[in-house]
Amino acid sequence: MFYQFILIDKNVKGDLWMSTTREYKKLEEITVEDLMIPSEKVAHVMLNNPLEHALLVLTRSGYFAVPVLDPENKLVGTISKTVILDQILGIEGYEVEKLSHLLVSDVMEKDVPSITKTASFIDGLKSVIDEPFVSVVDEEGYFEGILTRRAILKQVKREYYQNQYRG
Ligand code: 4BW
Repeated sequence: MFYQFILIDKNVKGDLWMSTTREYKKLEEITVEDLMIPSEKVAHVMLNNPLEHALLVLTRSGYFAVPVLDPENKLVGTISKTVILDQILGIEGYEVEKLSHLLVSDVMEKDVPSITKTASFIDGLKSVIDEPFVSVVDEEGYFEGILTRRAILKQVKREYYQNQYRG
């Protein structure tokens, strides 16, 4: 029988101890939840942040773009370094004072794709063909994390080597 293996670390937290178990899954059993970066590890900005703060988050995190959330933690868009720099570029150069006048909501990309954590591996793969990452949301739009192209490619690589090994 052919198996695609995915290693999942399940941390079981008790008051005094933590243990780790390992579980293997077939490729068709893998869901977005198995591969996503959870919300607490995702750099993000809020809708009403000034652009100055957004640029700081993007610069310090090193990411090109990050999700934008509303005060309820619902996904409302993404913001990128390119969009910010484009907004503050005037005729005679960069007008940095605009960074404190404009808000993230003024310039962010609003039409962004999302996926749910129960979506299949292949649906996750399709979602990152044209985007470097896709946000993961629940049925009500609450932000749960991101699925990156890297996570999908790492899984494809694992599948490739598994097949090589099997001959
Ligand atoms: O800080 C970084 N650490 C590591 N390990 N890899 C990084 C870092 N910054 C960039 N990279 C690599 C990744 O392979 O460069 C790729 C492109 O980064 P990007 O898009 O243009 O900033 C990264 O590819 P990826 O992991 O598939 O991530 C795709 C995109 O997802 C990133 C960024 O926009 C977003 N992203 C990834 N992890 C994130 C995140 N956004 C917020 N918080 C995170 N933790």
